[in-house]
Amino acid sequence: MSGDSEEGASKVTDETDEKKAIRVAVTGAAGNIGYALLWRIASGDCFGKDQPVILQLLEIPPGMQRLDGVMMELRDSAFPLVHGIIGTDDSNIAFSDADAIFLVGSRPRTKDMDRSDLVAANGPIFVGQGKAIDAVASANVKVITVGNPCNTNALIANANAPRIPSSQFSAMTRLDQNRAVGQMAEHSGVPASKIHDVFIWGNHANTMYPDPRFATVDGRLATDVFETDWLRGAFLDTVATRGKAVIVSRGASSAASAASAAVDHMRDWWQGSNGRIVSMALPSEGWYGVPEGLVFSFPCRCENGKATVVEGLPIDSFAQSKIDENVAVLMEEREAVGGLLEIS
Ligand code: NAX
Repeated sequence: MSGDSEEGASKVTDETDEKKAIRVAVTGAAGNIGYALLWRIASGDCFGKDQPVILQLLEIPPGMQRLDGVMMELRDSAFPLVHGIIGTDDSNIAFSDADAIFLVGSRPRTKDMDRSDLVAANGPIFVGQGKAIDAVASANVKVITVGNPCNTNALIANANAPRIPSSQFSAMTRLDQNRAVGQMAEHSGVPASKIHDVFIWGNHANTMYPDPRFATVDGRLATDVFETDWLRGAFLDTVATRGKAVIVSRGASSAASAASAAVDHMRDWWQGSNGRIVSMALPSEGWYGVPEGLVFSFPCRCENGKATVVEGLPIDSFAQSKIDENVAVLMEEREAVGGLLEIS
């Protein structure tokens, strides 16, 4: 199949009896995360059970045949909320009038690559996609970056889209938050639904800090429920290295849990976090001393479509050292991609 948007596209209707369909773009749509993510979006888990969607799916040319198969299966699922499906290898088509964008597609890290190779390989993708978002997406678009290194990729896309406010760009650390909740649930025997307000500082990388100090477990402070040694030791290490552990065990990187976290991130941003603290990596406005512009995971609350960083939380010396460590890594990444941040 060629990259022509008309091929494989189903009939698109904007009108419904109730809400107007929103346009949701997903890149890397034929990949592993895409395969789990699209079904959750299509079923209404992300934007609401009464919110129709038009799916605008982007792949690179070698992925177009796989995308065709994914689109066949989406149609075969007959989701009532799906009012159209477009498949394309042109980001200007995929992002056209998009209200929400999931930037998932990027080159996966291979054995011979270190983090700086990954940054160099994937950075240029986000220059082109940032420019396309700037050119054709809705002015109110919400962008979540999942493709790694996601913080720096979001930084690049944001820099290349000056028309769109920085506050509408984000990167995903929700999987890390969910992993932290999962560990606390397993360790305490309390269901995940009763664990609140554990969140991630920093980079989606093994330097991240899952902060337990404000978390509650069935109404009790996590710091009273768990030993400090566990919170700063096995808990932190397990969360920070979970991605690798899944690869070793499954032979493939986290996909269903990553898709689920992307849905959680966008759902809370879109529909509100009901007063709960959630982790979102956002372009810093200087919060907690993090240099302006760095895409850094902060504690946030979402309401009326807006994510607000929770300011004024006390920072102890351990938390400060973790924040500093993440700032240093992200500054290095920013320097490495400096040439991609200047709009030509
Ligand atoms: P896959 O390799 O299964 O799928 C990626 C898809 O993206 C492929 O179909 C590929 O053809 C497509 N693609 C590549 N370049 C593209 C471009 N320029 N435009 C559009 N599509 C493009 O990877 P998958 O398992 O789906 O993971 C996708 C990304 O998520 C990877 O970068 C991965 O590292 C990252 N992850 C991020 C996580 C997070 O918490 N932020 C966790 C999970 C995951 O590791």
